[in-house]
Order: sequence, then structure tokens, then C-alpha cells
Amino acid sequence: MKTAVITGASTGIGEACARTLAASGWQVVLVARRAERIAKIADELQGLALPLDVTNVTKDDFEAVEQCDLLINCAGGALGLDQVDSYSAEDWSTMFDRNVIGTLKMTQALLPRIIEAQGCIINITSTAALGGYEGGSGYCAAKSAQRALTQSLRLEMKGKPIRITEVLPGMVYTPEFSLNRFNGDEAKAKAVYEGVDRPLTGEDVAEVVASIAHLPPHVNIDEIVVRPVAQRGQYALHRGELGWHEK
Ligand code: 8X3
Repeated sequence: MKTAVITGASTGIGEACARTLAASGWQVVLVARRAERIAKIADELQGLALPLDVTNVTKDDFEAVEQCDLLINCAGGALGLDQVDSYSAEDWSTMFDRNVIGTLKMTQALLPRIIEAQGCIINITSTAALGGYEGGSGYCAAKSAQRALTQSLRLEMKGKPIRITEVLPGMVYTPEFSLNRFNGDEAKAKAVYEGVDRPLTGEDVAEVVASIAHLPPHVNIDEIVVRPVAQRGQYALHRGELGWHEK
């Protein structure tokens, strides 16, 4: 049985990845700060819960994990949607810690074991890594840095049997992501998805992640951008029905 370690597994895309992989026979190790929440999910999936802060992990934290075939770095998220002239530097630092330093520390903790297992690292960045947008400075910068880390790592792994993939999701309906971004303001969080006909779900992204994980060990997907049909680009979001019908 193959083992996947998934960060940010208490909610959203991370939780969906854990559920999708467990359903296709993987042993899943759920990493997140919220101990109770991941314990409950791990219990359901017959997996292992490791309540950890990714910004502070070392290889010793994974002694209970016998083998690591897949690491999914999904912990992260956005804080705020402010203009550069007034953005909280503290929020910027937190975003860097969670998205970038977390990915760095998790990679450092598990890399030798993933190489040994001829495994795969999948970093969940964002379409925010592809360029700045208004109010997105801190998040776009953090996701760009996580993207750069992924690209450097792929090159550094030249000559080693390991796959390194970046998944860049666009608009995903993960209510907690927006609630965090807007500091718990439900109206603002809801407005993000207002009128959008079928934004992606965490499960949609998890399907993509699982399909990458299931490829043969010599097949490397470098990067993949995943958007809902309603979103043709960062500034090309259609709000309104798309006329889907049952097939
Ligand atoms: C989330 C996508 O457009 O809010 O990673 O930056 S966006």
C-alpha cells in the first residue's frame, strides 16, 4: 500500500485529497494544526493524523510514517485583499510562512524518503502564482515564491527518481479559504462566488491530484493550471448561468 502525506488536510483541497486518495487505496497521513479535526477525518479514512504546524516541522515529526510515496503540500491560504500601500506586513509574513516556509520545511523533512520510494511531490500553488492582481500582492507573492521553490526543486532533482509537480488551481469553492482571507466576514467571503456557475470544488482538484499521483513513476507533469469553465482568466470570470444541461 502506498502512503501519502497531505498538509492542510483539515479542510478544503487538502481534506478532499485525503478522501480521494484513501478511496483509491492509499494510506493517508493527515497533517494540520487542528488536531481534533484531522483525528476525526483520519479515523474515518483509517489513516494517521499528525497535528503539526508545517512552518516548524522536522524529519523527527514523521517517525511514525513508515514510507512516503507522495507528499502533497496544500497548507497555505490568503490573508487580506488590501492594496500594497496599506497591506499589513504581518499578514504578508504569515502568508509566506504558511505557503512557502511550510512547503520548504515539509520538503526538507521528507525528501530523502520520497526519493527512496521513487515517489512524487505535488505542490498546490494557485493561479495567483502566475501574476499579480489588485489586492493580491501578498498572496500572489507568496504563491509565486512557492512556485519558484517547486521549479528549483524539480531542477535540483535531476538524476533522481522522483516526480515534482505544481498544481495551480483557479477559483475553487472552499468557503474557509475566503473566510480566512476576509477575516471571518461571511458576506465578503460569499460575494467572491456570487453568481459563478460551478466554481471548482476541492474534490475537482483532488481528482486532478490523484490522476497525477497514479501516473507511472517516470511520467512527470511539471505544472497544470486548473480553472472552472466559468473562469477563463483572472479577469475573465463569468457571473451568470452557463446553460449546463444533463447529458
Ligand atoms: C485562489 C485563487 O484567484 O483567489 O488560490 O487567487 S485566487
